[in-house]
Amino acid sequence: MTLARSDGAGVVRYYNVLVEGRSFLDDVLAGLAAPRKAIPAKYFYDWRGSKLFEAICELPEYYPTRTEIAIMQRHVDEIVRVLGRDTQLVEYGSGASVKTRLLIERARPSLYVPIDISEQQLRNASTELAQLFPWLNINAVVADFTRPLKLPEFVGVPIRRKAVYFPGSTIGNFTPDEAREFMKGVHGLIGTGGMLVIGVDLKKDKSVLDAAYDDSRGVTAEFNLNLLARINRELGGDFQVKRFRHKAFYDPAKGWVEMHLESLYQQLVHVAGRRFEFMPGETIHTEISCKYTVTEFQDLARGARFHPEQVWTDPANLFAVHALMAV
Ligand code: AVJ
Repeated sequence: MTLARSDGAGVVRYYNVLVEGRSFLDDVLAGLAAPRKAIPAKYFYDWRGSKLFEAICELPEYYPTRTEIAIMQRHVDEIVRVLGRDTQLVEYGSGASVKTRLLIERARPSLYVPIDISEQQLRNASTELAQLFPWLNINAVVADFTRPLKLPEFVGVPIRRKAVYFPGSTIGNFTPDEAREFMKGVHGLIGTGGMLVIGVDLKKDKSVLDAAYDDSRGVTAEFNLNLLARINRELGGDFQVKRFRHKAFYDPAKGWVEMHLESLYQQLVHVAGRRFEFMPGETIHTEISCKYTVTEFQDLARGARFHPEQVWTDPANLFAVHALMAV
């Protein structure tokens, strides 16, 4: 645990609970050796990938971010009411976003616990929040929340109950089965009576979803292809990025968007001294983004022993914010 004080601001405590298990290298080698090549979506977010994702959030076709912000702004009082006072507010991913600030400002949590896989992102976001909210207690945790997680014991703050805020429809990166398991983990973390406020993208027309994940300016394509550039930079790979193309589509039967990197040619690629062959049209599966109707997600939540308390959507029914209580 380390302490850092940013001038005139609150104290931020940093904890690192990253388990040095499977690394980027392990996951890439295993993913490229598989009969159906795939790499986990969490590896999109190096510095450049995080910047590209921020650019995606501003795209006209990418409705989720602005829609979720509008829902939060419109209903923040009700959301704060279900969260209650003196909560320990845990947030998965992000940190300094508009949504987080709004919630902290209104809910005034006794303790704010941002969790992020990127220590750099976490430090930047926490420093900014400590300056914005000098009264705020921040215990920032570097962790991979796609794996089972146990938080350090935090002392010295009155906590009536724990709440988790998980915005951005990041839950969509899990399959429904994985999402249920993840939510069981959240249940264990917050305990009975704890609250989960979670942003979930809604099912909608294929044309809208296809455009959101394959925008006209090619920013999402760049975001997806950056994964290959990252492998080249960090793992000494020799991907010729121009020999791959971004492919993204909504599969209504599966209820999710799939993103792939498609090989345009037959080609050989090397990573860390290992050789991988690609056939023309062969893809690396890089992401799924699951979409749920309100009732589908409530049913999933019940399977993880969460009771649906309230749900807020936008007038066009693009996005949902659920408040769920651990029972
Ligand atoms: C950050 C996982 C919510 O699935 O919409 C955006 C990531 N991928 N465009 C999403 C993403 C392509 C995003 N999440």
